[in-house]
Amino acid sequence: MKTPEQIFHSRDKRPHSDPEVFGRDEVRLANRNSGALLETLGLDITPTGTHYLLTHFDTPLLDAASHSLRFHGVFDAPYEMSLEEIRALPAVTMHVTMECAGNGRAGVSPRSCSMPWMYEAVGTSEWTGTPLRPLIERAGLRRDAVEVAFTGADFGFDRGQPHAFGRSLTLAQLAELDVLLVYDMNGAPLLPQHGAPLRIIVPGWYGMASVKWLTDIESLAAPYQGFQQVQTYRFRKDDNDPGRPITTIRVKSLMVPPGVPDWLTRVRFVSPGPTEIVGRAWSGGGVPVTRVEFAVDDVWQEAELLGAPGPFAWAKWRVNWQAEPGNHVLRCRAWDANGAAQPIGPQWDMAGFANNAVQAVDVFVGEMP
Ligand SMILES: Nc1nc2c(c(=O)[nH]1)N[C@H]1C(S)=C(S)[C@@H](COP(=O)(O)O)O[C@H]1N2
Ligand SMILES: [Mo]
Repeated sequence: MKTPEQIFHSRDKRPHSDPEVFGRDEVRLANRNSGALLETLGLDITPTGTHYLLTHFDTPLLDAASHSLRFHGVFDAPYEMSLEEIRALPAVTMHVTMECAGNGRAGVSPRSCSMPWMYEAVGTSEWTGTPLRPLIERAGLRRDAVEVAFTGADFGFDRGQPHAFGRSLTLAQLAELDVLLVYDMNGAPLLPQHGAPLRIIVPGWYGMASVKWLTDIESLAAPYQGFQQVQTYRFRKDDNDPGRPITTIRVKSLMVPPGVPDWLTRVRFVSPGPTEIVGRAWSGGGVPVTRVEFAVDDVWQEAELLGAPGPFAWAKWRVNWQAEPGNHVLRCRAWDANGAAQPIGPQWDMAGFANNAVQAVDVFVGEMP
């Protein structure tokens, strides 16, 4: 009999094909994990149906009525709580922008064979739930606890290794982050694909930390060794690099592509004259965006930065563009209060993680037929 390692053999993480042509594995993943529609970037809240999705395995279909969350491991008083009991706890609603760490991967060359995101793995929702910290305190962390692990109900294989999707946070991270135990998204119960009936939201961090289909919270006396924590979601330069864990979201901005698109190339057709360009800008760790610039063919101007609906949510920006006939490339770039700015081109990472290079939109300005 073959072992799982032999059946789910170690795959080559590089695309086999032309770097410009996505392979079958990538197309399959893209068909399961939809991205946001860039035209919704004009809105504070991403409509739930167009919020991006990133699911590694299959979507578990869990029963909200019988669902419970187990607190176990090195706690003084382990306990279990039903969803009904969690819903009865004090509720908090937060606007949080979530972005997949793989967003922008398709712009890094050679790309890693994974979900081929360009710009669309980002969205903002109003998440409702109860703060996690009091529930951890209720269980009583033992003196030997160092981390808390969060496990989802979804199970599968990656590089031959069977595991349930899980992530951990150190006690220092838990003390600093306002982790929310979430059951509602935009005023309605979580949809199956977004983690129903219960997930966490880790504001300011890339999406991998926000574990969906949460079943277990385990206090650990040694650092968590789950696949999704130690084997991936690390910045690595090459195969020999042990890497650094990915945490907070890097500063980024996107614009709503103006005008109308060509079906296949998505090149925009824009009428000449005054055109309002709007977009969103965000950064991680609760750090506000301080400046956004907009460029037409590499000539930069400052955009007007409007408010953000919360410290962990994207801010709106706008600029007036006098569209002149011809072909142009539009770009936008953001800075945050830490002085971090988006790079013009992608920074190298083996798995194409956290590529926050500026967006480029090709437009043709001419009289509309
Ligand atoms: N259980 C579980 N949680 C998960 C994932 C997953 O595959 N399984 N994907 C993570 C990743 S990589 C991201 S970017 C976000 C995406 O959340 P969304 O699909 O609700 O947008 O969920 C995170 N939580
Ligand atoms: Mo992700």
